[in-house]
Amino acid sequence: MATAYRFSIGPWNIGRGADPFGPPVRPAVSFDDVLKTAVQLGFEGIQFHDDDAVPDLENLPPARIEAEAKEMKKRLDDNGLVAEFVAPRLWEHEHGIDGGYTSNCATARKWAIERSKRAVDVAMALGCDLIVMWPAREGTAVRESKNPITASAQMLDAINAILGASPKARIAIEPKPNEPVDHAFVPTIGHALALGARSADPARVGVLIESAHAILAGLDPSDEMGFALAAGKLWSVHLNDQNGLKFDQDTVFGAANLRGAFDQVRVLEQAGYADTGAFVGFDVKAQRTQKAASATAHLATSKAIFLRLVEKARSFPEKQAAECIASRDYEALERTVLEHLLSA
Ligand code: XUL
Ligand code: MN
Repeated sequence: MATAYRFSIGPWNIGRGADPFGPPVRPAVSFDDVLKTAVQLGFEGIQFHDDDAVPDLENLPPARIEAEAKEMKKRLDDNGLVAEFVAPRLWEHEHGIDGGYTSNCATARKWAIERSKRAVDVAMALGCDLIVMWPAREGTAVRESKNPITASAQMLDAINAILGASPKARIAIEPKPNEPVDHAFVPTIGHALALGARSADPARVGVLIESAHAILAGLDPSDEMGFALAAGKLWSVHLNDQNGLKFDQDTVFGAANLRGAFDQVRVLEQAGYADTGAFVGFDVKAQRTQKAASATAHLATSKAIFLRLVEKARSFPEKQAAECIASRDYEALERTVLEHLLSA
């Protein structure tokens, strides 16, 4: 029997319906309710920003941070949940205003490294070893404001500092080419893997691929996944969808491009991703128009569509496709794929 996929979500996926053009449209959801929703919808893993796990950690001494993270672990245990990863949230703090690791301010850079080490402490106390690095403001809006050569070295220093904080820590870099900055310094999986290969311990640096981020870079998410899978470096995914080159839409998996979603599921299946024990996360957000009572439908739908596409990948007419490929009849292959996707 095939290994079952393990699913995960972050509290930010059960949001309050805010966008840059208006205030929240739904009441805040308590963390207990996030955990309840995860259990109800069959999500085993919880993804954390460091301050999701330990609120106000900036103002707490390290021992207190660890104690609070352990309390959080107990809450997870009580609900049969596990922590998938912790991501240092550098982009909301005043020191992170111009990026953390690549800030032009030395104090801010020092702060970013220290905060990342605290995030490692939080992860260890939560019983997980994965640190997600989303380099949110590590880039420029005014291209001449930072030196990209210096910035690459600073990103490498940050990776090495995190690796040095615990021999158990693994890093999954989550690249995104833009938003909130115009040009990010680590915009694609190729950049992330190249940086990891130059780190102090390349075996502990991999990637998290978000579908929308790949699309925003003009790339095919399934090819990005294939590239990382070939290197044994795909340690998490944020499946969602994206209607072309716009803002990061975080829509339901498959909502904009069902065939593209199928291709992502197929490559995960081909690589035996479920066997690695890595999670399938959905970085999706409820639409602003959604009423509070049904504001988790985007998560349930993403998971249901993923599982439907797993069936589609497993029932794919491989022999017929192989014949099309052997005779170089890619028009026939196109038809085979489309008919399969449309079949009941
Ligand atoms: C941002 C994004 C983040 C990361 C975690 O676009 O995807 O939510 O996944 O910080
Ligand atoms: Mn993401």
